[in-house]
Amino acid sequence: MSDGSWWKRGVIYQVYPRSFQDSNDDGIGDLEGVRRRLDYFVWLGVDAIWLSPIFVSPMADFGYDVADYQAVDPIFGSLADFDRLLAQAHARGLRVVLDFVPNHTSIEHEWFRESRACRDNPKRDWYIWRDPAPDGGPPNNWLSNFGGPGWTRDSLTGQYYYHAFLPQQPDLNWRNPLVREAMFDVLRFWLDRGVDGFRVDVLWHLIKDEWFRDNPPNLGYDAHQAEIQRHLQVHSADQPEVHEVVAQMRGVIDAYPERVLIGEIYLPIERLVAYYGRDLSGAHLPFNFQLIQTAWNAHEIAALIRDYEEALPDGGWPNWVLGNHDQPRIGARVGKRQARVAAMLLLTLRGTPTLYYGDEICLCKVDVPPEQVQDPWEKNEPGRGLGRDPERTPMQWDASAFAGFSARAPWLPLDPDHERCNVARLSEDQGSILTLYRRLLVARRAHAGLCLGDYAQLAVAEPDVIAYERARGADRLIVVLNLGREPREVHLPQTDDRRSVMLSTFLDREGEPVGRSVSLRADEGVILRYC
Ligand code: TEU
Ligand code: CA
Repeated sequence: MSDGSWWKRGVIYQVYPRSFQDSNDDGIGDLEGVRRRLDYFVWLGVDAIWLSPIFVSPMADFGYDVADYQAVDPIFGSLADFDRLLAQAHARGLRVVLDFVPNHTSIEHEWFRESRACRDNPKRDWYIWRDPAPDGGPPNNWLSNFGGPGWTRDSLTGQYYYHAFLPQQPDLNWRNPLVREAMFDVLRFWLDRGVDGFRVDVLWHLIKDEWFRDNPPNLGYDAHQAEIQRHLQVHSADQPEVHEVVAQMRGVIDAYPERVLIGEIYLPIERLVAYYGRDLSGAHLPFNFQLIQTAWNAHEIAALIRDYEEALPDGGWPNWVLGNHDQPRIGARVGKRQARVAAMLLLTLRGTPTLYYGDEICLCKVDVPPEQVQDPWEKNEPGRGLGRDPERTPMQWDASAFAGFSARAPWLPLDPDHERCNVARLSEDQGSILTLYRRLLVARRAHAGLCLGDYAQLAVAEPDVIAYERARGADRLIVVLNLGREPREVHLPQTDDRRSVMLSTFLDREGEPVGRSVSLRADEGVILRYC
């Protein structure tokens, strides 16, 4: 297939480096571990890996608090290890995308050390400093995403600094052109080394209200929710001026051929699509998290796909995500049976899919005992189910004591089921979810209809069922998914009846002829082709 950039045709796989493969047996995954697994990505059939942050960090938020953007944290290895990984990935035709964390640094970053030193330091304005309110309290009501106030008073100068996340993650002031230039230089540093693009952390947060107005209350708040939900984030994020910054960032990327700019953006569809930018001058792929946030029900998901497709700007390329290191795993959310249907949905919708490591073996929620909790959010707001450790547990490669991840106990517990749920075992099993993922990835590569084709929803009367056609030229495929626990006989609207099953989520009916209707078992999805 000659047309379409790699990031349109391809599939991205997210690696959470702490949890993928440990190479030196300290219980924490590292870059050398990822390098040793490069053939796995090729075997699986993905096109690119995105590495969650690998930079020098005190790890208050596991790398999302960066103290030096141009060096690799020793826990993960060295710059030389990174260069070796990149070269060997490229030699296999795999792209490598880095995680860029521009909204905040670590308090240990040299810039912040300077900024906090005194009010007239040249870097004072690189961060967001404000005088206390008249009562001595924080300058406004903005909260931290991880609980508590968004402002911390620094005794050195008596002013408050703003942090949308932990107090150890002060927000940079992106209204300051010097901050922009310094951060764009960081992008160039990695682009010059050959990285294929960036996933940009909390892209919609970069610019805050010029007047620092209070956020309005969220009248629908209930006490089970995270504290941040008490307010609507009207003034603390998603400001109109952010799009100018995104366009500048895109300009930096565009000076290099074939690089991708992906934005992490948690916003409803209508505001999300603004991040494609005017005349597509923004992010190539503003992450679409709607499948994570929508109830797992055919009616709602069909409506979501329709709404998203309709909202896309002309030429804007769609993308879909089922999970990441911040969200409960898909297997935990919809169950092991529907996880297969979810895989077929993700890999047959129009747009670039991003897979989260471990979903291909259906890692589920791993219970983390209170004394082993790592996530700072869980520590700040315990017991509300907000913690992200359960979706960050080590990859399970084989049935050995530590699942082939490490020779010693890993930083987070393994799934007790790891003797059965691991790559070695599932790769031998022709009916496993891992085999299904591989088959879907092969099908995407082989069919222009699947990776680049148009999308058309098919009207079907049966409940719990979603059906659509993907077509490019003569390559036409039909996908029919049963999201329910009842078998369904699905009447297909088109009269052409020379069809057969190309792939079932059960992997057992390939080639079966299908007429005007197709029977689906409970929790079954099929791809049909015309014969
Ligand atoms: O996440 C941003 C973010 O908004 C989430 O933490 C969100 O609050 C949560 O998932 C609720 O939906 C990014 C990173 O992915 C996350 O790991 C970091 O902790 C955070 O930014 C701060 O850098
Ligand atoms: Ca290690």
